[in-house]
Amino acid sequence: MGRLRWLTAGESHGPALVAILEGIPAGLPLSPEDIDRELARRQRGHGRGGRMAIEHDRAEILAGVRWERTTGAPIAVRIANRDWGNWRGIMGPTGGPPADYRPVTVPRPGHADLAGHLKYGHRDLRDVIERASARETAARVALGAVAKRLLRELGVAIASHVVSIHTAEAEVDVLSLGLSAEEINARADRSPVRCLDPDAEREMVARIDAARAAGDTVGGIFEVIALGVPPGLGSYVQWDRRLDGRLAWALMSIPGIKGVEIGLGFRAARVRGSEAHDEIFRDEGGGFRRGTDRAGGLEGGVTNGKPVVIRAAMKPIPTLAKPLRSVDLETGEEVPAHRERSDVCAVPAASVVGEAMVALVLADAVLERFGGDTLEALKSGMGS
Ligand code: EPS
Repeated sequence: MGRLRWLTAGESHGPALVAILEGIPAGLPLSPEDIDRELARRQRGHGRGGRMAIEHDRAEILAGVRWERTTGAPIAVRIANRDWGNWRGIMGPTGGPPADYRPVTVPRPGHADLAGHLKYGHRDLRDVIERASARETAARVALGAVAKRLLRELGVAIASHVVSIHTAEAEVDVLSLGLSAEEINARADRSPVRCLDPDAEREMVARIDAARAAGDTVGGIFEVIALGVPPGLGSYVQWDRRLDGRLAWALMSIPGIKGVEIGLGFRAARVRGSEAHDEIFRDEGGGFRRGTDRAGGLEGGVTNGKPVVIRAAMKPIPTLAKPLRSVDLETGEEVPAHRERSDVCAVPAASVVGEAMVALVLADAVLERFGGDTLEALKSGMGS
């Protein structure tokens, strides 16, 4: 939309994930550790499967950075798949199927399997699974880390935490704790489910364990909070400039996300106007003060200077140890769906991906509003 362009590529069990981000100003300090820290956060969380024990995600910066400073050129990043070593004969770009190879022919309800068959004609669903896999989100987190690094220079910080898993729900209004984004993340990262309410945390872990024991999976809701966001990002003048829409799109694009809400969100539909909006007061400096943040920092698709608060609901992962019914594409028979190693719950990981997506959208909106080919120019454009 604005100034940033980015793409990812890579299969889950191919050699690597790669990502390119263009539009980051020159002069931004950036080291591989800035990215690796975020990649490690995405790998944690109770409920993850065996894959995360194999991977140790690290970013190899291939372009756009020299001596730990961005040059303004496209930034390219590569994240190796360690598991590739076990999949070489199956996922290589050359050669053909090994003699003992068995294609995947039974789609999992809820996964992209059947969609990939109907759309691209794949008869071996491996060709769908590999790209539809949420492994791709590692590449997004790498690019999000760059966006976060830029935002940090501008005083904008992004945090996340898990609100619910299955029916276990946190009873904590995180914003009211008055914590910095770093403090929210530090607390969340110490929790096995990235939850700030210890009672709910215990219940969430129990729900995940119970689902695993039953051969089932669970989803949940996470919240992303952006602090220090300047007013005036986005616009109401055209549909695709509304920042709430752009944020919702970005979060909805994370695999497994079925719902997004901003501020009061769906709850706003159940209260009266007098309980849904944030009154406007004069502050001592002659500016405006808002007592509450029911709007989640966005009015008219434009940031209003309050924290941006956005929640996303993730469905349970569709790969079930006790599978649902499906149909074999080859035989036409009704059989149990395909099974393979997977996660029981990936909501904590998805919350870190959510931070990355929000960071990319906000960095784009900041560049759109304040411009700047160099970090210095951007900062002076913002008056900071
Ligand atoms: C993921 C890697 C995958 C899954 C998960 C996310 O690894 P593998 O398929 O080798 O076990 O653990 O992906 C899914 C659950 C999914 O449905 O796509 C990762 O790196 O996050």
